[in-house]
Amino acid sequence: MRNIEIARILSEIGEFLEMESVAFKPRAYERAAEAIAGSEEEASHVYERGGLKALEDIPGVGVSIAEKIEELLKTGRLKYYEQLKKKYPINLSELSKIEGLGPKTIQTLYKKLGVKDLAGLEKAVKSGKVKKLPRFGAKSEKKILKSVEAYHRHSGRFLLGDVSQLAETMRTRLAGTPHVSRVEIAGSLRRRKETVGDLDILVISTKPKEIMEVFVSQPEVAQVIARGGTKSSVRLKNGLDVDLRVVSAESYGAALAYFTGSKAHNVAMRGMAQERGWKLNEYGLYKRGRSKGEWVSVAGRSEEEIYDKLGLEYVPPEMREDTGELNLAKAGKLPRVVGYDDLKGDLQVQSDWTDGSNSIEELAVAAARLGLNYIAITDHSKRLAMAHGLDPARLAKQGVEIDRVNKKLKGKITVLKGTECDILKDGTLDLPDSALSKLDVVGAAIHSYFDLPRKVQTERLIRAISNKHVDIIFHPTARLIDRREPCDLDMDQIIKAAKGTGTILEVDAYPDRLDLKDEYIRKAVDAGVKLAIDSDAHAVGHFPLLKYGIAQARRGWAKKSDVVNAWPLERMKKMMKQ
Ligand code: DGT
Ligand code: CA
Ligand code: CA
Ligand code: ZN
Repeated sequence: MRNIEIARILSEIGEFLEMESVAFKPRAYERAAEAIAGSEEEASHVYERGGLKALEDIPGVGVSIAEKIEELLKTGRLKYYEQLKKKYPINLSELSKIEGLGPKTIQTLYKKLGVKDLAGLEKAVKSGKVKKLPRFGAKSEKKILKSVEAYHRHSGRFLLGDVSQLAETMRTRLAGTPHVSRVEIAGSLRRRKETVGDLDILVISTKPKEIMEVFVSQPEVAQVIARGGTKSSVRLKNGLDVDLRVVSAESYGAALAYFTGSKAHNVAMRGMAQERGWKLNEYGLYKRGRSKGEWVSVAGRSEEEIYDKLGLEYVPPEMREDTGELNLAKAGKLPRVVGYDDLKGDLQVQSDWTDGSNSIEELAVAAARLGLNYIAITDHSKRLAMAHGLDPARLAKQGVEIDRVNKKLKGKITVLKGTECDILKDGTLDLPDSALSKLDVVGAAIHSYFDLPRKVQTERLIRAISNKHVDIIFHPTARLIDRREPCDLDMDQIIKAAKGTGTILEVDAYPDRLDLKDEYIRKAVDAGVKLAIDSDAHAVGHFPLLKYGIAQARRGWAKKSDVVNAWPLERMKKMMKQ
């Protein structure tokens, strides 16, 4: 049995005892659970090494709890825990994830209303029974309901764009702590997955205790899950879990590689080490020494060194998913993916002519300040009435304003005339050819009839792709992560049609879109289809979102040569159909 499981059982016992108003003991179990969860060494090793006595030596673990751990390790069960579970057949780990729901409340809800799990809790709250309980009332009922809703919203994963800033705030804060020389956020965040489950922070510090104190006392922290000498876990107020590990400078690169993952990439890399008779773990890369059982360090300080010693090119974190990258790295043929500074323009920007909040001039000035050389203003077309979509007459008027802005900002940035033209149900466009032919950049997008059957939807989009004016398909699958399923499309057919017609597919960088997603980007790149990474900005503050699109493109192995807005204006323009 592993530490994490032992800790969970101890912590549940603590909660059961708290329900029963037992004095002192709940806190002792809680402390022991934290100690076990935060411990470097597996309790099973400790026990093998030194028996019961060694378990007692774990700080925070007394005689009686050490005996319980022994029983768990020896039999895989614990009678004491099973008795408590029989008395309270409650899904505690589920219920205690609801903010504001302590053991006492859970006990009352179970005894009075028979609430055993989250589903039961929701039923009780919605039926209005909770507010009738003594000492509860409408206010606490409402609070519980709110917590349940928050739990559902975040029961799964968090959008990369929703947690990146928070992660960076914590990173800077920890990096500014005395005795800390490096801080990095590893895990799925470093691989820039579109959603992340939890954050994994690595720190080099000569004073681990101090950094732990800073970590668990951060204002965002709601609950300390585990606290140890070199490892701690907290849950933030928004429901996000964060793990922190302190490592040594000698092992930093190995730990960074290990905790960046993905797990599949790690496993494959470990296999490559084993092929040489070496071993790779979170402490370093080792080869056999002279004497039996001796391992000598080959590398560990930096990731670069580890890849290098294994005869591999350095693999960018975004590509570490074990989908062929290691064989290419071995052959020295890893593609050079588009860089975070490579974009020269942005081809989807909405202004206050429709649903954006800034003027064309404000947008252009902001984009120029961020180093972009060109942007396309692509306001919605007339069918999108709620966004005050443009008809041909207003579109022509907008062209006059763009000419004015270009004159004024000459030498700083070029503003292109564009549209985000609606694709109608039958695949025709919401603007006539006469209007489209006057534009520099025609983007077309699905904003309605998301649920058409696969064949119909695919034909609809291919009809738009085949339009002689359509340069780019914006957010091609129209998905909203966690909120709207992608349109049912045969993506192989879509990509083939895009290739055949020279139509560009967009990587919409907006954090809840990221559309195309990594998997389709890779297919498009393989097929030789060009991409545009756009911010889909609706305000000047949105241009920095481009980085999420770039990240997604890197996850899809897109090179600079695959991304038209990473090219200078004149070359990019040649990719436009008319
Ligand atoms: P997430 O948090 O679900 O978005 O995804 P990750 O990739 O951040 O996964 P997480 O937080 O469970 O673990 C962080 C990294 O630690 C993971 O990417 C690879 C490494 N790791 C965790 N458990 C194992 C394991 O059992 N074996 C290996 N080789 N690596 C592991
Ligand atoms: Ca993680
Ligand atoms: Ca983790
Ligand atoms: Zn759109």
